[in-house]
Amino acid sequence: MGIEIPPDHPRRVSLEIREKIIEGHQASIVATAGLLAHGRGEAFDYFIGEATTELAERATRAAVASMLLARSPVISVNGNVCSLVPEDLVRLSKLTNAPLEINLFYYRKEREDAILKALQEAGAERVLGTHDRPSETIPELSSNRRKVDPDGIGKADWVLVPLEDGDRTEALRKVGKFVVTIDLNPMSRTAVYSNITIVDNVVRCMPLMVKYAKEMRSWTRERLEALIKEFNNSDNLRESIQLIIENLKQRAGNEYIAKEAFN
Ligand code: PTJ
Repeated sequence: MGIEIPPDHPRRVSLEIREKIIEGHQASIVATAGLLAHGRGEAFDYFIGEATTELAERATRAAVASMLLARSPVISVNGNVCSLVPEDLVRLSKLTNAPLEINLFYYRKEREDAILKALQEAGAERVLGTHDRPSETIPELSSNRRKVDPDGIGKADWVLVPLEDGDRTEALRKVGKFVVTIDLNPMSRTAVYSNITIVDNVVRCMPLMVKYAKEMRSWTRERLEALIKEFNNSDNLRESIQLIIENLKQRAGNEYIAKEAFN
């Protein structure tokens, strides 16, 4: 780790996560824009209370249920998620038979190699989406992300796109894929266009997905379907924004400010 973070530092967890992203950037895993993306995520995490909310838990359960029911699920990997939770990506992939596919917005061969290495070090045996593999194109997508692996996103009916910019989700939906995203910003295009949006930090959400995948693997189809049926993403996003408003209102209260400032 770059700097020693005192164990009693009030912002220790957040600083440790930052260090992972900085190290990932130094190792070419994270794009320079990934540092900015992380900062935006940090701000939204502050607003939701830096903890997994009941709403996020519910969305996570529905997401895992849909993943277990999918014919051909796939986990899309970018620089930020690889630097933050490589082991959990591999664990979830193995538990659900969903391959990992590297799919980058800011593509550089050097980054692809660094991400592949990090995933392999975390235990991945097979990684899709690398330059030596065949590729096909997602129509209506002009960014570099249009290039996908025919054995991964190409043939998938279900795609996990953890934290990313909003151009791809719409395109994936248009070609009939079920999209699950993890995004701290409930107002992002990705959040709005996904089938299921988990408004949580990937560092908390990915281990939770692993936990639920272990637990729910033995469930019947009917039980999994029931979980998805009772989930509504528009309500989920509305309630997530409401939760942020309530948190801010509470913080704006006189009592809170007085306590924080003078105790
Ligand atoms: O590795 P690449 O080249 O594929 O590039 C990846 C980034 C993330 C740089 C690229 O997709 C991008 O520019 O994304 P955006 O448009 O900045 O969107 C990132 C979204 O993720 C924002 O809505 C952030 O609030 C959210 N976010 C950031 N960090 C986290 C997060 N959501 C969950 N957990 C986080 N740790």
